[in-house]
Amino acid sequence: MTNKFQNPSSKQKKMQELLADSEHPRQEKTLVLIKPDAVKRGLVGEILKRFENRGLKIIGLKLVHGNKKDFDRHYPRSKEWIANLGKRTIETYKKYDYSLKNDFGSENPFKIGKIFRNWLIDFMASGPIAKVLIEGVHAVDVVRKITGDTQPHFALTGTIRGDFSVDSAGSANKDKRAVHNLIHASGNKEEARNEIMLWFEPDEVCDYKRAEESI
Ligand code: IDP
Ligand code: MG
Repeated sequence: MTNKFQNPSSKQKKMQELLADSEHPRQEKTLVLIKPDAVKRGLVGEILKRFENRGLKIIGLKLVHGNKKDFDRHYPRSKEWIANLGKRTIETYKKYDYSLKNDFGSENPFKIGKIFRNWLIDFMASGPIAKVLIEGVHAVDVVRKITGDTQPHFALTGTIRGDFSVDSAGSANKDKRAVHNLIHASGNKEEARNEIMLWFEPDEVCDYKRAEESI
């Protein structure tokens, strides 16, 4: 894949135009990746149902088996993002009095984040995922709410992660693997824009009205 922002092809320009309409909250778009753990557990339909029931519109949908390069592009490489990933786990370790030194050989958030990022890439490439493009009122925030906390054992009942998974950072780190939390959902509008550009081509996006939009 080329860098879609610096040298956009005509297809990519079309995608940028499509994303540029997101001025009205109703047209906000976000990306969901249904992770390999959810696909293998047959939860694709259940997860899609939750977004549809809430009134969000699915405008792109496909099952794909990504490779490690795809996910290396998907998860940011910036020092800040990686260190943040580490920081959150350090907080959990403090809460439960676990030893960072035992599990990671370091207490440095960047070093810890880098270790997870590799686990995460391996996990995401381990099986098929469903890529889902979702549109609707404040889609980014609403989808994150329906998704629930990153660590399923903290996620509230009623959220996807809270209803169908019980993994935790402590448990995953002891097993040297990513937290199995069923879905990825863009964290903010900028993340959503970058991720949609990475995963979708213009001819994979469907423009239509949900029935209630015509009433
Ligand atoms: P998010 O998916 O809720 O946005 P992020 O902080 O962006 O959470 O983390 C990306 C992914 O990294 C998570 O969904 C999870 O699969 C994995 N992850 C986060 N923290 C840990 C950890 O402490 N150990 C292993 N994997 C982790
Ligand atoms: Mg995230």
